Amino acid sequence: MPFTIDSARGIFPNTLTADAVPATIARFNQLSAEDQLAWIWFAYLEMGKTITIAAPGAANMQFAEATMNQIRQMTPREQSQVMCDLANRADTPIGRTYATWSMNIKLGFWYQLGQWMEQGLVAPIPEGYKLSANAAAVLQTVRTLDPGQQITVLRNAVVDMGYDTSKLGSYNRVTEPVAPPKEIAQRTQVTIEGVNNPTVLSYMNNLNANDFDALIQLFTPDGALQPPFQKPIVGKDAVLRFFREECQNLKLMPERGVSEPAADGYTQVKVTGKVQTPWFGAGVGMNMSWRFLLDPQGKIFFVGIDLLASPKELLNLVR
Ligand code: 45D
Repeated sequence: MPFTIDSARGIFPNTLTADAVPATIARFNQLSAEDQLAWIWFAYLEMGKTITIAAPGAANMQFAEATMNQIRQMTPREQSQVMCDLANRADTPIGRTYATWSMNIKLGFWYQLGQWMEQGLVAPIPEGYKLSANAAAVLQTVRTLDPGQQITVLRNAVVDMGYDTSKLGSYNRVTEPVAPPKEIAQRTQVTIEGVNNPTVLSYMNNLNANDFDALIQLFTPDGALQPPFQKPIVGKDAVLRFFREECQNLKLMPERGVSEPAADGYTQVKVTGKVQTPWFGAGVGMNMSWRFLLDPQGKIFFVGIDLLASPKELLNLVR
């Protein structure tokens, strides 16, 4: 085989990704827990002036409900402590529960807490809280990022909270239910300027239709998918699990691309375009690229998805 997952990761090396996102997260992680919470609060309030987060569905929230109600009944002091413990990744019962939740349940939990903080039902960030100089500087940086990068920073901050899952031992992952795929009649078909590869088109159309069973058939058994700022997820089982847990109701809007032969009958395809998340809908279009490596049978051996550094990168299709 001419390619390994590792060598496949290097296709289209000129793709400029939004390095400001991991750089901002690294600086955020250096802050104290109090500062982190206040920082997120201020970032969230500022963001709320221009874009709104969609309320998560009830099906999504039911898993966090018991914990949410427990927090609601605490004293304000205890509520602040819970939030600090989560930011500190402390070993507490709530920190352990939080760690078992999928990304969307974690986001739904904070969405609800944020609402309750605004309504005065949960301890707010103390009035007049003064961010440390470092925290203020990180807040200034995040203001300069585009909205797609800002929401990615916020999401990653939330995902990293709670007790470390690698220290949990064996546990049950708590995930939202998977809805059936869209009816055929309701499906849309993408078109991509410069690309008519059927695997790539089916990838986009099946993901947009939440048809994960059809989608996974496009991959080789040892195929891999690399989400933005993550290591590749390798093998059909793991990739399918990721689709079911984290990829419902995404909207992929590819615009253009380039397809060319690679070694030993493989094909490499780069596509750029926009992606919307159900959390923000049409309010935020993230500038993304997909880098596919297809085997000689047209199956996906590797696809890397990247958040782009700037809108200018949407036009960068050089090899
Ligand atoms: O701590 O082709 C308070 C893949 C204060 C799949 C708060 C993909 C205290 C394959 C404000 C309450 C998935 C890779 C906190 C494509 C406090 C594929 C709350 C890409 C935390 C295209 C904060 C998909 C809150 C992509 C409520 C790129 C924060 C999807 C909420 C990207 C933040 C989705 C939210 C993104 C962030 C979603 C809701 C970046 C959501 C971000």
